[in-house]
Parts: sequence; structure tokens; C-alpha cells
Amino acid sequence: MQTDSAPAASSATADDETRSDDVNALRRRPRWVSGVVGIVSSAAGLGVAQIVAALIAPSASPVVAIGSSMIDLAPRGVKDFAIEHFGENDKLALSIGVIAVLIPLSALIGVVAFRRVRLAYAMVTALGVLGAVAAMSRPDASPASLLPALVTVVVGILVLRALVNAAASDQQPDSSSTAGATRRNVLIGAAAGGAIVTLGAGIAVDRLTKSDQALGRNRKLPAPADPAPAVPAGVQAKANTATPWLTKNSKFYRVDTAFKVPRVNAKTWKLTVGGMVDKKVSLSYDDLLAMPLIERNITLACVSNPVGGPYISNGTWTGVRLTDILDKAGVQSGADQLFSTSTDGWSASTPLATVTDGRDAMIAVGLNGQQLAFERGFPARMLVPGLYGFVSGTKWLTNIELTTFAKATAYWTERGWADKSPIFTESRIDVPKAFAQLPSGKVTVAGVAWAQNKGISKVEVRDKDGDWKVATLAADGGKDVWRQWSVVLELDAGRHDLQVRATDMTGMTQTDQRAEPFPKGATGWHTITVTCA
Ligand SMILES: Nc1nc2c(c(=O)[nH]1)N[C@H]1C(S)=C(S)[C@@H](COP(=O)(O)O)O[C@H]1N2
Ligand SMILES: [Mo]
Repeated sequence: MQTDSAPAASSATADDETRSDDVNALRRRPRWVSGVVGIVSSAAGLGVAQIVAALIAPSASPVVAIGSSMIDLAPRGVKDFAIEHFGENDKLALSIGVIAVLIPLSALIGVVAFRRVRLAYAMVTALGVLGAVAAMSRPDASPASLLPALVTVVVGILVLRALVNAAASDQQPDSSSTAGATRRNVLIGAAAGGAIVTLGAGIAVDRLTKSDQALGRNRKLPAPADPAPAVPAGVQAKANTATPWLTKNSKFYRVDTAFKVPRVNAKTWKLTVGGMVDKKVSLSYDDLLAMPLIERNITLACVSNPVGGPYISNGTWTGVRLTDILDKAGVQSGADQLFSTSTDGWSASTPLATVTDGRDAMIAVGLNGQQLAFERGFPARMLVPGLYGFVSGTKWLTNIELTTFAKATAYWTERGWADKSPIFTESRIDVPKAFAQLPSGKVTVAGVAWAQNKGISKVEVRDKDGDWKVATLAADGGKDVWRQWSVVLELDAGRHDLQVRATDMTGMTQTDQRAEPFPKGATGWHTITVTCA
């Protein structure tokens, strides 16, 4: 790296000119100008990169690629922390984090640029290299993925150079300071305007090339050949005013590692089934919709859900029976795992036995009568009742490989989580809220209990250390869905710890042993504290 005392031997370049003016410039230029110059240059570079990425390689936008890589590289504890503290806003938190790092870093580049412009170029280039490495490490990377980072560096350096030169020439002793200031303001204003327009155009191009219609997400699903069984009246416990039995699409919990939700084009999308099969199968979205569709009520749960937590929802899913697809391919003996992969490179390991034992495992294309939302896995995702989402619920599904647990390890298993993970029988108190202040006397307690692929047979509630009282179960909506319940307890004045436990149809009562979500799901009795007056 060159230093100021040993400038390049080249003829007077813009860079050298800038340096020779350092003393004047440092004395007269307000410091914020340097910072703004840096930020404007970065914004312009990243904005143009955003346009290029939108057109040729969406996941290769440097900000998106770096954000996505940070998620994949994050140690396990960070995921737990993020989900606990930011919940479903974890991606928003990361975006704000990335921007919070980029702004001061860009400002610093601006400050450096007025002293040692080549060092500033080197910093821009280093950031570009970081973006390029991140882009190339994405699962859908191609040589074109290098372009957005390259564009960022070129545009970033050109704008930086132009602004530094403009600001420096304003500081020439012969230029009147008022005229200089005006010119500088106009230049910075123009550049800032340009950067904003570029960013805006990038976002607009991104939206236009990826409208619902362009991607095939504007269709009505064919009627299911095998519709969901009629839901009996009374699945909703009247007392459970907090949790609707059927979760609205907009309220369905969401958990995934996607920094930017993949907007997959259903018109070009393919689902391939390979590995230990007689014949490789490749299905388009139309092929899938042309197969007989089943419709089922299934409660999906996340392994990261803490006891009493919100990462569980119930919906009516439409899809193709997974066994119908496996039959087309012909599974060879010896295979014990379905290794499913998403377009963004995430993967899940599902025991073959859980797919072929008669339960309604499916490739889902719809939720509550509509095509899947993009964040729900459009065009298609896997779903296996009774398994946590991380070992069965692959969204943006693109490949299923028949293989063995000995041979292939999925995304979360590589990070220490289990490889086979049935959902535990569990229950949650929804009413009253924790720490509620209530009048003493009769208190109605209500909630949900679940044991997917088994069904719930009993729920009991107690004031801790008191006797268990059997709750009234709401109507049974099927073995793969949660079941609502309610009970009236007699509570006297003072503090009460209310506890719930469920028993499933196999006769197993949920364990009181407390376990954290890692590595195979939380266990323990949900307990809330209320105070009666
Ligand atoms: N492609 C992809 N699919 C994924 C995930 C993911 O990170 N990427 N997360 C899984 C996890 S951990 C869960 S719990 C479910 C959640 O599905 P939902 O967001 O539709 O509720 O999706 C699963 N499918
Ligand atoms: Mo999950």
C-alpha cells in the first residue's frame, strides 16, 4: 500500500492533485462533506448493483448476498437469540444491522478519500470482494453473480473520485469561497439525487420483473380431488378468545433463513426427484397441479418454539400426496431419507418411513384455498404432519433426493440440531394472559394442545401444587391438528401459578422435564402466573 510520503511516480493524476491540497482542504472543508461524499458513493454503487442484480441474478445483490451469508454462517446461539428477541422481524433486524454498519463505513471511506484516495479505493474494492465472495457462495450462484459486486466497485469508485475531485478543486486558493461552496453543494446534491434515483430504480425494476403475474402467482387452484374432511362444529373453544382454531394466512407464523424471500417463477420452476430411484422425475408447476390434489387440516410447528411460544399455526393445506410422486420415481430399497432442497440452498432431512406410513405427507401448493404466499414457499413446499418444520417443511422446494441418513446431512443438522424430529405432545395456556390481574372466584382457563399424527385425548390444568382438573376438550378436528380446551378453576385472592399438561391418543402424557428447543424441541409444562384480588 502506498503512503502519502511516497506518492506514485505517475504523472499528476486526480489522486495526486487531491493530496497536494490536503492542508487547505482539511482546514476549510466541513467534515460532514467527506462523510456525505462516502455515503453517496456507496449508495450509487449499491443502487446500480441492485438494478443489475434484479435483471440477472437476484440473490447476487451485494447487500442481499452478505445478509444471506451472515445468516448461514451465524453460530447456532445467534439464531436462538434472533428468534427470541426479534421473532418474525429477525430479517428486518438484520437489514437494519447491515445498513447501520454500511452507513458509518461509507462515511469513513469518504473521510479517508480526502486524505489517501487510493486507500479509499482499496476499501471500496475490499467491500466489493466481500460482496462477490458472498454472492458466489450462494447456492444459485453463476459467473453472472460476480457482476453486481463488480458494478458496485466501479460505480462506487467513479462517483467517489468525481466528488473528491470536485470538492478539492473548490478548495483551490484562486476559487472564490462562495462560488466553491455553491458548486460543491450542487455537485453533492446532484450525486445524492442520482444515488437515490438509482436505488429507487433498482427497487422498481426488481418489483416489475417479479410481479405476481409474471411469476405465475395469480391463479386459482384446481378443486381438490380429495377435499378436507368437514370440520365439526365446536372446534373453537368459546373461552379461547386469543387463538382462532384456523390461522389466517397473514397470521401464520413464519420461520426460515431467507434474508430476502425467494420470489420463484412458477413458469420456469421444476421439482426434481432423484437419488435412489428407478427413474428420475421432473415436474413443472402445471404437472403438479394436474395431479390429484388432497386438502387437509394440519397444524405446523417449529422446533424453535419455546414452551408456551407462538411458532405454531393451523391451516388448510392443498397439495399432491408425496407418495404419488415417489411412486412415479420408484424408490429403491436401502433409501431411508428424503433430502429436500430449496431454491435458496436450504435443506431438510425427512425419514422416508414418515412419508410412506399412511399419513398425509404432501407437496403443498396452497394454504387456506389460495396459492402459497411467497414467504410460505411458493410455488411448492413439503409438509409432513407430525414432524417439525425443519425436518419436513422445505419451502421453495426444488429437489428431493432419495438417500440415507448415513450419506446426507441437512442444514440444521450440520449446525447441531437433530436429524429426525417428531413434534412433541404439548399444550399452551392462551387465556388468561400471563401476569393478568383477575377477580378471585371462578376463573376460566383456555388454550390449545397438540400431538400431530396422534391426536389429543386429555388436557389437565392445575393451580401449581394443587390437584389436576380435567379440561373440557373442544371438538376434535383430526389427529394432525391442535385441539382447543377450557376449564373453570376456583381461585382465591393472591398469586397463582397455572399449569397445563396434555395426554395424546397413545396414552402418553407430556413430560414435565424442562428442555430448551435445541436440539430437538422444547418440553415441559406451560406455566403462567396470575394474581387474583
Ligand atoms: N427453504 C426453507 N424452508 C424452510 C425453512 C427455511 O429456513 N428455508 N425453515 C423451516 C422451518 S424451521 C419451519 S418451522 C417451517 C416454517 O414454515 P412457515 O414459515 O410456512 O410457517 O419452514 C421450514 N421450511
Ligand atoms: Mo422451525
